[in-house]
Amino acid sequence: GTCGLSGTAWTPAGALAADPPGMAATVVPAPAHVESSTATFTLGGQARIYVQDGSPEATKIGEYLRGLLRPATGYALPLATYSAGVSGGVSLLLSGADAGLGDQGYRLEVTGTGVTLRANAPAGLFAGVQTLRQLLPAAIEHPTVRPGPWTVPGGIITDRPRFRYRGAMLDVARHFFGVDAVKRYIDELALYKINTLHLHLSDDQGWRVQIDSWPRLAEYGGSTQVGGGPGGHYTKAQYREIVAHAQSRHITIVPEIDLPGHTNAALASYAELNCDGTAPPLYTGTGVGFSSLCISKEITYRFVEDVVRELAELTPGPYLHIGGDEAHATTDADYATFMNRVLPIVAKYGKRAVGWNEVTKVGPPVSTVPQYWGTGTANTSLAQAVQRGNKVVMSPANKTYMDMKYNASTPIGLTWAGYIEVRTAYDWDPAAYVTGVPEAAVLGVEAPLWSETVRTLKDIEFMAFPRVAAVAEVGWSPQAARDWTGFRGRLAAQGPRWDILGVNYYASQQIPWP
Ligand code: TNX
Repeated sequence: GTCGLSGTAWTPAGALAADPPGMAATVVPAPAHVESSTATFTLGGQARIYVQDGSPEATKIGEYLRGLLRPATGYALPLATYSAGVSGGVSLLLSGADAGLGDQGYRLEVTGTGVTLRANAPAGLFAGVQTLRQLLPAAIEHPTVRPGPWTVPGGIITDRPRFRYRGAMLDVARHFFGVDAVKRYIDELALYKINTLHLHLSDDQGWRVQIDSWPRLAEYGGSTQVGGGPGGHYTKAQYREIVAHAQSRHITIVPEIDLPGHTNAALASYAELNCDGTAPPLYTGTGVGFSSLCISKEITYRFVEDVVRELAELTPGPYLHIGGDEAHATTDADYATFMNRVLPIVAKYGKRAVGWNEVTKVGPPVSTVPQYWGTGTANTSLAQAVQRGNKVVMSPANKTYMDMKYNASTPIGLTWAGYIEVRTAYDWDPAAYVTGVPEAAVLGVEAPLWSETVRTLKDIEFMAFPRVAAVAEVGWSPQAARDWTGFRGRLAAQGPRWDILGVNYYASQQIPWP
């Protein structure tokens, strides 16, 4: 293979599948470079977590690592100040890493006497902690004390992501999921170095976040869901709790309000948003493409601006998603009028707009991020946007849609983009998928989970795992460092971890689970 980083010889992670004790045998996503040694380090009862003096960020990650390791080891693992020559523990350092590792990469060295993790920025340190976690025995995930030994294979991992945006999406509009379910999904995603969670906060069936200037959106528009259940919404305090939890896992929340279609819940909540001044009833079916905001009314843009302002205020991250998909009840001319007024509103509140790929039909500014959800390899307006300089999030539905069934026997899920077994979700290259969308145009990848048929956290887990780990590797690992044979072996090693964590995953027959 080839190597994007300077440095010594390395081994593609997949090639090490025949060497189970090696460093690369259990890590998903595959690291960019692995040099295994014959050494091993065993974490003992006297171990400490050393952090660089004066770094609150490294200290926070040290506390997080301590929280991961304490329950199963039963060790105290106190935090201590790092100095050269410390041994017998894990050192977390925001210095001394190669500049080529960027702001999300890390260098992890395991010798017989300890573990040293170095990164240029906190996100890299956090990613390295997930690698260390996967190098430890799966029993480390137990909530109560286990015997160990807590042995880590020796060597050096030098790692950085191929793409800076590695996302998952959760549709909380078709079925509502409460704060605890979302937090748990965030924790599960962090293990695979996913760094973005896109929340689909509104659709025909429900509006899921409190907006103070339009209170009926959540109170009435959020009062049901697909199938007619009670639905629900996040208060601003609850939404902030999700954002803060995501931040603690180095995950950026991207809020989506889907416009101008997929808006029945808003239209039902406020009669004045409808062209005919009449509010439709709430909707609990699963059809798409029947609703539209009223493009010719000024109140539509006051509404959008109020929502964008309040959402931007809840959003520390750079992105705000405005939907734009399947606007079948809006004419093309109206769609363009609408987007050309709304995109500047997003910019006015300091955010970069993300939109489903239909947004490229209006020739959006280069700051707009189209999200590709098609199944084909040709999309003229997307390729033209790329020519102008737009960066794309890749979520082709026939590869990354976590709501598609795995096969004909999958009890829930849809089939319109085909069955997606684990290998299908893994075997594709985001930079060689759509004609005219090369590597440099790809901001990253995302695995959307639409929830027409997904009702519970158990359902979320069953549809996302193991496929979301496949998409995570597609987004993180250099193309040359990944192959199906290596992946299935490393993915198999996640099974015992999920068993212990209680993750309800699909035990695909494609994977040699232990
Ligand atoms: C298409 S993908 C949709 C959603 C559905 C999904 C179901 C996209 C941008 N729109 O409204 O939930 O299919 O797979």
